[in-house]
Amino acid sequence: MTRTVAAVDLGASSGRVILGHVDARRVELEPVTRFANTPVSTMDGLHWNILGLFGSVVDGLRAAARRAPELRSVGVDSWAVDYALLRAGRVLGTPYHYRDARNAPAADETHRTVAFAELYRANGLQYLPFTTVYQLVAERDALLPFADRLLLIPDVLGYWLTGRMAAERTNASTTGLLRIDDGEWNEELLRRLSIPVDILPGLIEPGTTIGPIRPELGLPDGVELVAVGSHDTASAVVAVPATDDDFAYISSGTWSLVGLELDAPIVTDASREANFTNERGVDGRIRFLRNVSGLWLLTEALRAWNDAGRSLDLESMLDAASAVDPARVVLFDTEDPRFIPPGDMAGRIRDWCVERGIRPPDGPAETVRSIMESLAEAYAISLRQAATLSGRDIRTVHIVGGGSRNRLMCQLTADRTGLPVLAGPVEATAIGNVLVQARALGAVSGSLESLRAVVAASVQPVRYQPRPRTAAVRAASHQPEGRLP
Ligand code: LFR
Repeated sequence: MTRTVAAVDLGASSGRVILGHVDARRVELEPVTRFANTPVSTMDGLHWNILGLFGSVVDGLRAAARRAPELRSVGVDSWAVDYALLRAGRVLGTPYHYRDARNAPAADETHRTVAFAELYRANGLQYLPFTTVYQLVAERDALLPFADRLLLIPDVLGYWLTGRMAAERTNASTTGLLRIDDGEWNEELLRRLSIPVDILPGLIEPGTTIGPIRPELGLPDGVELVAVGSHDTASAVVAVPATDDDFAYISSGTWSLVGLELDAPIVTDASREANFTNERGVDGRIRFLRNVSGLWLLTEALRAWNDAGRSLDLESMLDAASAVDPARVVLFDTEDPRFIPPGDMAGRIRDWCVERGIRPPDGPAETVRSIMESLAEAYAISLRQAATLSGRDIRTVHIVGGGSRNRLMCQLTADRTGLPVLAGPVEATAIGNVLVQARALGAVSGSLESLRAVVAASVQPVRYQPRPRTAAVRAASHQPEGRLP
């Protein structure tokens, strides 16, 4: 029995509506629409254009239903941590973008009440300056007192699609407000931070039917919204085409989420010091990983060069970067907080090097090569740490998402980890999204391993073997500095 469902997948730079046709053996995607997701900077900071996104989502779903009248359900995923506040069902203000500058001071303020080590024991999350808990501390003197509801981004869209409010648990786990042991809202922590407990909606699991799409939106009768792993990374991890247990993954897009899937969290001093997170996955699994920066560094560098009058395109830059002499490679700390806000990445990399008396990369090709090598080195370090912290062997690294198309990055990752890399699928997030819906509709059944077998039967990953390390690469390998509060 084939079921047709639609994935709404919102990334930091674009959104997509994609049809998925799923039966017990195969999953096939049919892209319907793609639209830009352009953050807007106003007097009070950097925001998401949530209304524009919702309009594009509804248009995309209508187009999907015209193409596939047999459409049964819809699932929504997006980036994590960001939210809207509501009162009496209406959104207050405009949701902030996690790259807005207000967060880092709020993190320091939070840690004055609850030290980071204690917070980590409570929620198991790595330090990222934009975790929702910090954003809400920044909001305490602003809109928070007026709110009676908080909804994360996919849950806001879900509310506008169905009229029903819920908090899907994989994404809720990125707020820092869930208890690590039982995955419920941490009321004690909320009270200590003066965040009202009753603004948080009830938690639901991926696979739960949320309700019918509102008839006013013009979709065929009977189409329902089904909760998926609404954190995009949770959906992407579902679609890793692994055929055994010894794998690590890199979900590679704007960010690179580098880690392992575990059955239980690891919340030790060592995992905290290595800044490893324990986010919740589909079926109660734990995503034990680190946020390493990602293609953001590259796309922002290109954007700034082009804004300054050059005309560089990604493909030719990657070719030029591949040809750079390894002796010219500069490794920098991709996790330095200066690389989080939008801006001139090449200039920031130059400053980072100059501050340390290191010769900076010279020109775009060397800069791009240094970005790729620094990311690959950060992946290798993170994977070694993940293996040590968990006591697990890693035999294969799966790279999924947009970055799996980047041949240079995949090869450098194989070289620097010394492990075979299997690259693809590119649309892992959408595949994970549609598979969880299809399982809820009965088109596939079983554990995540059975869903992964469907992915493995449907896509052919590209294999990269590690190459022997040259002396130049060995010389250029050093540990980037840690960045912990
Ligand atoms: C990836 C991602 C990461 C999250 C970051 C910010 O798209 O969802 O998992 O840490 O965006 O929300």
